[in-house]
Amino acid sequence: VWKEAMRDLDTDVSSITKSFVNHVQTSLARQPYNLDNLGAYQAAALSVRDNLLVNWNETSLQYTRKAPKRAYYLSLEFLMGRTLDNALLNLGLKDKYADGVEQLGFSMEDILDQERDAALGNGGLGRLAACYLDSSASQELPVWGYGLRYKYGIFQQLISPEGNQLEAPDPWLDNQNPWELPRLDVAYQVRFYGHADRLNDGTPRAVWAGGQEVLAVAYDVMIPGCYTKTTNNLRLWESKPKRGFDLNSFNAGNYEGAVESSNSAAAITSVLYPNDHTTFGKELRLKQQYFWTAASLADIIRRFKNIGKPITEFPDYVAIQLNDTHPTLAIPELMRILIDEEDQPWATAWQIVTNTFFYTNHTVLPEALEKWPVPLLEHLLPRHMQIIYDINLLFLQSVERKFPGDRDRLGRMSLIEEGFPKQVRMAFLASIGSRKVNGVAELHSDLVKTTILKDFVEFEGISKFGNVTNGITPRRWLDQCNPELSALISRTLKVDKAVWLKELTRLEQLLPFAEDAAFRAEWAAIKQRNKERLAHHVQVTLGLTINTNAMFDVQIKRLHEYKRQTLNILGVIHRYLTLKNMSAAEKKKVNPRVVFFAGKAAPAYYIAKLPSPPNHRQTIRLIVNVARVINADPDTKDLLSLYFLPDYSVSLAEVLIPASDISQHISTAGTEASGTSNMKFCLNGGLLLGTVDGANIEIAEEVGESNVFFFGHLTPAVEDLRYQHTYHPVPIEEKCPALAHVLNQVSAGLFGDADVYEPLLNTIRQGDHYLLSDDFDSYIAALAMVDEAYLDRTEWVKKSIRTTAKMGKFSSDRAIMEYAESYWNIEPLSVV
Ligand code: 26M
Repeated sequence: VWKEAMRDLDTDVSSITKSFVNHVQTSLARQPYNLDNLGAYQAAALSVRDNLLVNWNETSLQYTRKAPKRAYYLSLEFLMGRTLDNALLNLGLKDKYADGVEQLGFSMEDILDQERDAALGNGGLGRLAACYLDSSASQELPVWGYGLRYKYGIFQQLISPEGNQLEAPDPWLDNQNPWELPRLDVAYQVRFYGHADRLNDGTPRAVWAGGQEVLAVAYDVMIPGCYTKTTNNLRLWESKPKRGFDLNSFNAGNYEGAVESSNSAAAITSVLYPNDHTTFGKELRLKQQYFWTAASLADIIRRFKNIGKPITEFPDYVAIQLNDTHPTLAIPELMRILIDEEDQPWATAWQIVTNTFFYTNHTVLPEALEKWPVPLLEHLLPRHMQIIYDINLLFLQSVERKFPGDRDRLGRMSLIEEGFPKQVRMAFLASIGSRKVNGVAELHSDLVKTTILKDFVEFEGISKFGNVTNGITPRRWLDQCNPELSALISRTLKVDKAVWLKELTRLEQLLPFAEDAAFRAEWAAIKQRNKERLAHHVQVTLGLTINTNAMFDVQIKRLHEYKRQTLNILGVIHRYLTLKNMSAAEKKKVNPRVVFFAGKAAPAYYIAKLPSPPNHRQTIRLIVNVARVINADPDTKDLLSLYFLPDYSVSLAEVLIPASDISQHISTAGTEASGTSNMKFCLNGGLLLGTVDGANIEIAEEVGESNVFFFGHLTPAVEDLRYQHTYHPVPIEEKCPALAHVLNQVSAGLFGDADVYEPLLNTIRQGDHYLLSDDFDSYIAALAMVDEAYLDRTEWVKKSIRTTAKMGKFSSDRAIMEYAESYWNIEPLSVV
């Protein structure tokens, strides 16, 4: 009877419409006659979810039956974006659903547009995690993600009329989320505070008791692979008060006190911290980290125990990837479980731990390296602090054996940084607790090995330290966001997209078509339609009319000093001033340009008495006010216009990226670990203007230096230049007159608010840590080369085709297979 009644995949239009209508009537309890687009989206999503569930259940069953070694990707961020379109494409059901909903009187596009982004991440690190989940499922790898189910994702950005960023909460769960499966039966208790007492019975055991206990409840999100039955799981934890919490308070008549404790439990997963690349030291953030790692490990261990193997075989069945240092507490937590609960000797426990974990570093910026104050850790996690001290003692003893008498080295390598207060260096703990450590692009991995972890390479040997260059999923970042280009590629390669989307180096076969005029015309026409699609989007959402006969020049990413959005806006001002000085005849030779910016800045934090530091929020204000002036200037507005698009998101990126002719990736050399949007633009045939940094370098290696526009100083020069800024400063008028002129125009009030920008401009005039004054002239020269190249449109389109053709390396399928083979030692498992 069960077999007979089991649900199967919907594969024909009539069963799709049937399931859609069924959800309208039952799950949504609505009448077909007054169903709006939101209702239609929900019905479609629920129907697609039913299909995903068939595969998801089958996948889980196979994993349980075959008990392969599995990998777990621990990330505090999963920047998933929308799901419906992606799920339909991966299932291969998009056309049939489109047909079905149209028969019911809806448009697929309108329905897709109803979905809110799942924006549980800040930027690159979170989106990378999402791409890796897509690739794991698509490559049939047994990989699960673990994260937090934040009630509020990354804040919504509003821009005030003066150009200030305002932040509003992102209540993404306000409409029911059809993509999550609440698993109220999967729950673990997580302890905070209390006291830890060593047993001193000849074992390393201790007992941790007292304090506060909170419940972690699982919510599962299905992750469908592309054209495969494999459908993996992303498990997100929600915090809840433990049932029967603080009964004493109730009995004592302290109702409010008891409710407060329930609030503090719920607060743990309430909001994603929005400050990337800066550590903040907030207790609640540390609570998030422990809550999530403890629940995830408990879940992983329970699943391992079901296999029935001795705990010493744990690393033969489990690999855990630490996405940055945020989950580093998993290392002392697994030690605690093995020692205090599994009664293992220290050495055995350490052996298990160091064969289980893998650590990926995502930045070498000093201010981004996580450190936690010892007193805070002692208070919140007393047993973990003991374990960290023990790890450190044994570690430093072994360093001392290898480098006897080298006190400096011991100080440099200690997990504990001396100071007031002492702090735990999380990147060091993650490194020594892991089997392998990697950076995210060749240059970055080299920098990790020669700077922040140099001593560790000398001590542990180079083979522990590697590189896995980041990747992006071509499903979302080509097939989904650029369907016309995807179709052209399939037609041209004469192969179904099911093949090349999973074997992206096949794009190389496009190379000869760069010489085919008819193909180039189609290629260029698609870019043009994507520009019009973006212009339409901006028209509808912001009421602005954009010149689609211009070159589209795009910089979209989190605002940060090292990413140098200021360099870009100062370059725009330079162009504006140059245009203002041109004769009509000269202007005739200029190709119009539209410059787009989008990105969020970390919210300002106010500390009493400390002035709010000059930062990227002022850059947004400058961009908005420059736009106001130049877009209204009749002398120039046909040749140069500028837009700051508010509330950058994955969905907005999906419209912007396919429309770009040129995109900017202009970080100070050595600061952008990899970058991943650079890959997305190039995959969609946009050319790259950038510094010799991060994955830009490897992109240029693939597509050829003649197809990218590089400028600026190289990484080895940066240290010296900074030294000179500090000890032999040269006035900016002397060093870079062009830049000085631009800065002076801003100071003089050409864009209003003169005094507002002074702190921002002064970071360039004095100190100039990110070397704008060193790179400005070569930046302007590179922009001129871009103009020049764009004049020869035939050659430009050839460059565009060649760029896409050579981007195969940057599929996240390649990256995830490197992790699977060289790090985790896991294999694909077909679900049939
Ligand atoms: C820290 C403390 C409190 C709150 C948040 C943070 C935090 C959040 C995100 C710190 C760093 C975060 O991310 C760093 C990051 O996104 N790095 C980027 O990783 C990408 C994927 O590897 C790379 O492509 C980018 O170059 C790198 O900047």
